Amino acid sequence: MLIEKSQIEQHNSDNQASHQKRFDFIKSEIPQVEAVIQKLIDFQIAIPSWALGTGGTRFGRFSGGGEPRNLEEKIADIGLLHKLNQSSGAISLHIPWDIPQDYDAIKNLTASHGLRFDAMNSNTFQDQKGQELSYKFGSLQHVNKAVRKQAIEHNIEVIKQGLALGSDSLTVWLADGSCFPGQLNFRKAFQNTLESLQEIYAALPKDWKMFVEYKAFEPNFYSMTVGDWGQSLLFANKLGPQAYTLVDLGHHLPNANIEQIVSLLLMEGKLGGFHFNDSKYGDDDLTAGSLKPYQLFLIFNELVEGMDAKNMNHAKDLGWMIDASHNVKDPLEDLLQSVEAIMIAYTQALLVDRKALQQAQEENDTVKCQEILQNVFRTDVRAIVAEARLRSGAALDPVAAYRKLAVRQELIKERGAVTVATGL
Ligand SMILES: [Mn+2]
Repeated sequence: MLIEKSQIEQHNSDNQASHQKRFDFIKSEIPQVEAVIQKLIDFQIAIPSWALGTGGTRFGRFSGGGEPRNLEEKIADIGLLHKLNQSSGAISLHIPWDIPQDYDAIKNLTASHGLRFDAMNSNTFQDQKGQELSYKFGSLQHVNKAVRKQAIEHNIEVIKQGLALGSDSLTVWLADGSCFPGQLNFRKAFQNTLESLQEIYAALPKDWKMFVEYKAFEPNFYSMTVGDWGQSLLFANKLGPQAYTLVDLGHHLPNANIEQIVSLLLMEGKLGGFHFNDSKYGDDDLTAGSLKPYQLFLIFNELVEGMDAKNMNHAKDLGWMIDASHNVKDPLEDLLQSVEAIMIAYTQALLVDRKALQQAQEENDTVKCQEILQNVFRTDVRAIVAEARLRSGAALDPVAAYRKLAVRQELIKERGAVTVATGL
């Protein structure tokens, strides 16, 4: 299914009058609104290929209809999202779930939807059919050199595939760790992992980045070898200038101050990328901003402040991606909601009066500091985000347009009611 330009235009003209009223009001309140809109138009959030199907838990999975059955259909789904919001202009592939058969055809298809390839993701957290050696006790950390070598070669293969597609970064997330005290020698596990990462790093093209993603627990529950931002930063610093830490919002222990982590990583020039999701307990992978929108805003507040302090390009200098999984929602609607929440938080962060905040901080005026941040957070900026969409040819209300156009029903007609997307 393709969404026609005229369908988006019809939706927008139906909603224009009420939008205009709300936009005119916020515009009168915010003098710098034009500069903010341009930043929103430039800002793109990558969609991972594994988020397009219904997720599940270890107790079960309830697949929805019309899910993408192959890489081509996954690209088509992200094309639909991008058509609706013009903010999802990139796809992040997971190997080996999404190995292209014909690289040029896949590249052309992706370009025809206005998408580019974001970071490539390797997978050494499960054994693939026919795989010679098992990752049951880890991959890059493994006590057996042959297992490490197999995992290194997989990562290098992923880099090669990314090169063929025009990607420029590799995200390494490791399930490596231990489930019981005494199972691992922590230093040996770290050293083995470091040496393995060094071999992968050596195969990295000069204009590529390597992202080292950390996670506090799961699937290992006693130790994770890249368990927090300190461990990730150690690896990134030892690897070299092309290696960075990647922050996944769901990969922290409860109540971690993620905004502070982000701030310091930016200060060190070692924040590489972001995986957005939300959670109540652990790595719940819920819709971004669905539970803790204030935290999402505070994180963006530090991102904008820290990036501006280094004159970084908001749209290009960090990798932005959603990493979520949807058990009960239509995955495409869920992704539209995540992107919207991210854009709202970003907009609010752009509106923070930095000079006033800095002055209040210098004067230890705690009350004023809170007022400045919360005044922005309580400002309804949705009309600004919608105006940015309108100007880039997207829908004023993407979820409403998606439903009006009966996208899911069309996809079920095309692909069938019983489909299961590849992935977890
Ligand atoms: Mn992640």
